[in-house]
Amino acid sequence: MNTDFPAACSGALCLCTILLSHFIILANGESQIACGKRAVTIRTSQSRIVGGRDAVEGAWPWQVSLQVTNKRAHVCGATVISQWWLLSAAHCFPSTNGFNNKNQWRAVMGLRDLSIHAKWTITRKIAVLILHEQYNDIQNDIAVLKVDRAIGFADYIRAACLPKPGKFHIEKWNHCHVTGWGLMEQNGAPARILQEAAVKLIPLETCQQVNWYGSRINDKMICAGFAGGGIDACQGDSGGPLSCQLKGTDRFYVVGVVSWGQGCAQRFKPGVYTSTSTYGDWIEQKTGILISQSEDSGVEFEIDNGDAGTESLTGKQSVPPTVPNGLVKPISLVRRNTPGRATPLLNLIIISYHFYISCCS
Ligand code: 4AZ
Repeated sequence: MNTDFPAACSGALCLCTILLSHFIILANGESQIACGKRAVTIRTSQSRIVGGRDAVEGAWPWQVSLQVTNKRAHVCGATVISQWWLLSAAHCFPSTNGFNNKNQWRAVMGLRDLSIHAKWTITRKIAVLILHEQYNDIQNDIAVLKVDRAIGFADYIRAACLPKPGKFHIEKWNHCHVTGWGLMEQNGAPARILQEAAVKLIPLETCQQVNWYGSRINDKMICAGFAGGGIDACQGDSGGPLSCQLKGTDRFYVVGVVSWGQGCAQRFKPGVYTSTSTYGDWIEQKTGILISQSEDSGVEFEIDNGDAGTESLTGKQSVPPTVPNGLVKPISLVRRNTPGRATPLLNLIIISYHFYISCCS
């Protein structure tokens, strides 16, 4: 029996139905691409950033390189969270060297090798830069960036899902990975190829022990890594995602933003991430992305609240900015750590690369 078409489908009606469904799919286009899903199938194994390994093309389609244009350099990571918005760390944008000026930056998406822009690689300028109003050193280390043109989603460029706003529950997540172009050894060389490493979420009580980080850790932070060290984020990974799968689903969520740590991959000193669920309301307020209902469905909605303009903002923005669909962005900042000391967040070290295409016309 031919099972290609339902029995009810015949002749002109059938043709019309097929054409109509094609039209609907094409009309919806890229907006139908779900968050947190890869286009490529990855054969996973255990991975080794510090202790990481080269990521496969398309494995982390929400990974962004934030680059400072006049230095032609990758400085920080970021995450695509919608077609218009990126999520990153506030410490990537210090005023001391003018990095709080949105015009200094570009965002690059669909990137694996920092020195090679593939045909699917896109760059965007930053239209709006919003740092958390209470950002201070390691506290509230979170920022959102609106790009100047919508990011078209495709196989190698997609958004990560955002966890439901509220308290972070460690037991809901598995298969966590940190990704970035940061240093591959403490005080070592930066990566040219995007690195990935599987890391374990560490309970708050463990991370708050005196021989770990003690009272420097609070419930707006997530520790991830290993008691014995060896695998961790490092300078240059800041602002990038800690991507975990929501148990019972095949979607990745950006549960954390690479923020700080004492050195890299040291014993009892895991990577510390800003908890995105804890800042969910703040993200919603600043971007207009409605994530409250999104955790289970992996769908996000955006509200259009009028144009926020193209001013670089640091701090308050009571009216959520316009959120049509789309987004993009570039490179990352690096902080040099001294072993035994908590990472100073403002000592940013830039990883220089030549842009493949002429930067920033
Ligand atoms: C940094 O300076 C940095 N080991 C990021 C992550 C970690 C340490 C430092 C975690 O960007």
